Amino acid sequence: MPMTKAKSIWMNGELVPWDDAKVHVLTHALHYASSVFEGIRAYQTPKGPAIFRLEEHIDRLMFSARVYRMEQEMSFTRDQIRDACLQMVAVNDLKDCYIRPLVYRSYEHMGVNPFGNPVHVCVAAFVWGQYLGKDALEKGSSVKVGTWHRLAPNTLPVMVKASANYMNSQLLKMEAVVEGYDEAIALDVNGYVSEGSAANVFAVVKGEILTPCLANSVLAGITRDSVITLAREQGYTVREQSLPREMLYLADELFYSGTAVEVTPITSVDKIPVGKGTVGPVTKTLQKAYFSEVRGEVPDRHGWLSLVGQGAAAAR
Ligand code: PPE
Repeated sequence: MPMTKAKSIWMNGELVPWDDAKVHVLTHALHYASSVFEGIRAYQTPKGPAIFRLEEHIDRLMFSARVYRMEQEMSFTRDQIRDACLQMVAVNDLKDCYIRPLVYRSYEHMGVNPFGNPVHVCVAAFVWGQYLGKDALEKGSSVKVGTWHRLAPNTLPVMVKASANYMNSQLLKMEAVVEGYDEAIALDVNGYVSEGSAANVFAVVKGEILTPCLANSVLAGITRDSVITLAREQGYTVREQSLPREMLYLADELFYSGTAVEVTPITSVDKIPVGKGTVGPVTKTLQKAYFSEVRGEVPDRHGWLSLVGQGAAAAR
């Protein structure tokens, strides 16, 4: 998806014009994937643009940085990075947009040992449309079970949102695209359903909502958590449990959840229709509940929205 340029990017505390936000080619992160990041969305609400679950995303970023021993070398606090997110939406005059904080090992030493390469932080914000194409949100997506498995425990930590994990995602995504599918679903090392290349997976089976648990090599998606919360509020039973692959063909409904994909229905797996092959009622209900929440159409009873106007003013 080509990017729509915004005006400026926050790089280590400075506002840099979009086209000048550059790094050296020998940047450690480029060679060894020594970076962690977040993907966050802001939406236009009746009270102005608001960032959805900003605090949780920043907490996950700091957790990711901690695991890779970058946290103590960062020159910015979590609150400064949080404020930079609000500021990026404000100064770029954005409404519906995507926010991308990145913490990375910069340039100083060659070699795998990351220590000594300064830890830099940047935050960009830009307009990013529907992740799986125009129709996917409404009509659903066609997916295949990928031949590449998700990362095995004790290889790379999957709960960490590290750039390195996305090489596995890219293998899955490329396989799906080359074969004419919208997306993939990966299995974990034991053959249980894990997640998509960049989204969690939910199944609706006989009225109950099931999703792989954290031990199935999934990112602890913030949208996943929002969907679970909203579904329970609507009276659904939600279970986090291991799902054998064949549950994908048994399910009445399937959908992805993620910041970028939002709540996107899956209407076929390996060319086998999911249920009737159309978007099911539970998916529709949860999709509607999710969009009402992010767009501030219902009262923000969970404190999930950070209004950009207020936060950015406070950050200046
Ligand atoms: N699993 C993976 C592997 C993943 O990358 C994401 C988000 C999720 C689950 C859902 O997490 P959450 O956004 O907290 O609900 N993927 C981000 C990156 C997408 C990209 O192409 O870049 C996102 O959705 O922003």
